[in-house]
Formats: sequence, structure tokens, C-alpha cells
Amino acid sequence: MSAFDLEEHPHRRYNPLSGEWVLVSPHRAKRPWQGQQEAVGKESRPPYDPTCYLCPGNTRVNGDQNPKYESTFIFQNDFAALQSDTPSGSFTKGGLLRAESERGLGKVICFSPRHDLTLPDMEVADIRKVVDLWQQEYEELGKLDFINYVQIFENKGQVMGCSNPHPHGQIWAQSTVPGEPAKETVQQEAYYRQNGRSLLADYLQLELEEQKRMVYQNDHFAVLVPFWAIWPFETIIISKRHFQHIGQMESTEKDAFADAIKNLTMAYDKVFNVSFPYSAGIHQKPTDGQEHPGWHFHMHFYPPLLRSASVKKFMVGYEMLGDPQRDITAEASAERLRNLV
Ligand code: H2U
Ligand code: ZN
Repeated sequence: MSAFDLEEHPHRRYNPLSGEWVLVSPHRAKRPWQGQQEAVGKESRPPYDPTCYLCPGNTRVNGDQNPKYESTFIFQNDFAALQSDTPSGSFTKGGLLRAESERGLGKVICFSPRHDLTLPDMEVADIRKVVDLWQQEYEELGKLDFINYVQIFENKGQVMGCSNPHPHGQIWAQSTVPGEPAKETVQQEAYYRQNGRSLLADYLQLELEEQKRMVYQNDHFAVLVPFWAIWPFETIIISKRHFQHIGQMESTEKDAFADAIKNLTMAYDKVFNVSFPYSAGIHQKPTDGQEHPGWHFHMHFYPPLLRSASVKKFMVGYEMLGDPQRDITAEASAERLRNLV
């Protein structure tokens, strides 16, 4: 038997941010593929669509009219999953049936008045305006007494269930810290207590030494395929400076963050020559009034595509019942993305 090789042998990789594991089967990436492999060009859209509920001046489903906005525009989600006036209460039976009421709110952010653009098509200066708005919203929503976590995210592309191609994202803010950031809170705080340093700062140091999972970097941010990535082209944007939340981001960092988003999403669009779908979102310090010194600002990108513009990774079978699994290694994906930046 040969020595264990990360590029050859099945193995499990640990995600120190979540405390979970992913099964990696690099030998399977070599098996023949007989599925479709069509090249789909980018669809063309008009810069203004009179039927779009996000375009400037148009009327939304609830009858409100959008202003003739010229950069970004934010409004309360007309069908928000969470509501601010939900009465507090709980339900329990036998300790096994449990429910708790949850307060919160939802907002929709138009990134641009242009119906035909996506983040990679936008100028860095215009993406910076989106970053400014994210910062402002995190601070304002975080101050509300019933908001303890602010989740900023973007769902892009029909395969991700995105309902409208007009470039936009969402914010869901709520009383409870939801599952994913809750896991990351536990892991980062434990690491910080033990080592006196940020988990992601130490992790980034290792990635900058190894280089093989790096995709892009500028003065303030690094983009890489995490060692423990689940999705084929999953990436993470990590701030080089250890800060807890977007409210602490300085002006030069906001420019650099916009630049990192621009370069990453442009590379994504080149992978299969298609507007690359993904769900992406910022993870940061809960707004629950605690210090959380171990929290380190970052943004996850989870794209579903695997082999072509239409062949996505299925999270089925063993993955639903056991653990997530991948064939193509994080190193191979990073190399591919790095060459497209
Ligand atoms: P997606 O990002 O998943 O496409 O969702 C868009 C959101 O826009 C969705 O949550 C909201 C939907 O509730 N929306 C409005 O708030 N007003 C409308 O007129 C249509 C859609
Ligand atoms: Zn539009």
C-alpha cells in the first residue's frame, strides 16, 4: 500500500468553522462522464424591463411603486418570512414537541438600476455602493432590540430558486442566531479562548503559505477554496485584518471587498461560460450585545454547478443520510478558478 495522498485516496476533511466533516473521493474525479456538456451562452436582457418588479419606477406585487433609483435601492420584503410584530410565545409537549415564536424582518436590496447587469458586470465603484448599504443596514438593524443576527445574502440564478434576474440580494434579520452562524460562533469562540487568536486569521496564514487553494487576493481580502469545501466551486472571502463585522470595515477595505467580489464573480462566469449561479452570504458577529472577540468577518459562496452550465451537484443519497461528499478536490477547483481570474 502506498502512503496516504490527499490527491489520490478517499479521506475526510474537517471544517473547523462548523465542526463538521466532508468526505473527499479524489479517485472518482477520474471516472468517465457521459452526461451532457453543452455550451450555453449568456442570455441577453434589456437594461430596463417594464414587467420587472425591481426595475426603477415599476410597481411591486403589493402595489408600492419603486422610486426612479440611480444606484442601490432597498425595501421591506413584501412577503417576508419573518415579521416584527409576531407575538412572543412558545409551545411544548412532552419535551419533544417544541416551538418558539420568532421575530424578525426581511429586506430586498437592488444592487443596480440596470436589469441586465449582475455583480461581475458592475463597476467596482458600484459594487462598493452595495457594500456601503450592507454596512449601513447591518448597523441599523443590529441596533434594534429584537434583532440579534443580521443575515445578508444573495441568491443568484434560477437553479438557486432566484425569482428575478434583476441583480438583487436580501437581508433576513431575527431574534435568534440561526444554525450556521451559531455553529461558527461556538467554534470561533472556543478557538479564540484556547489560542488568543482568530481561527480564520490562523487558517488564512496556512493558506497563504500553501498557496494551492488560493484564488485571488488584494491588500485586504483573500479569496480561496476552503480546504473543507463541499460544493465543487465553493469559495470563501476572508478579511486579512481580524475584525468581527462589516460595521468595522474601513473605506479602503470596502473598496477592496468590492474588488474581491468583482474578481471572484468574473472568474465564476468564465468556468462554464454562463452567468454562474450561487448562494452567497456574509457571516459575521451576532448583534446580540455580546463581545464575540473570536468572530472573524467572512463571506461564503456556494455555487451548485459541477460539470457544465446545467449539470449541478446533487446533494442526495449518502449526502442526505451520511455526510456531504465531493470528488473534484478543493485544490483542483482552486487551480481552475485561479487561472480564470
Ligand atoms: P429571490 O432573491 O429569492 O429572488 O427573492 C426575491 C424576494 O423579493 C422574495 O423574497 C420579494 C420576494 O418575497 N418580493 C417583494 O418583496 N415584492 C415583490 O413585488 C415581488 C417579490
Ligand atoms: Zn429589473
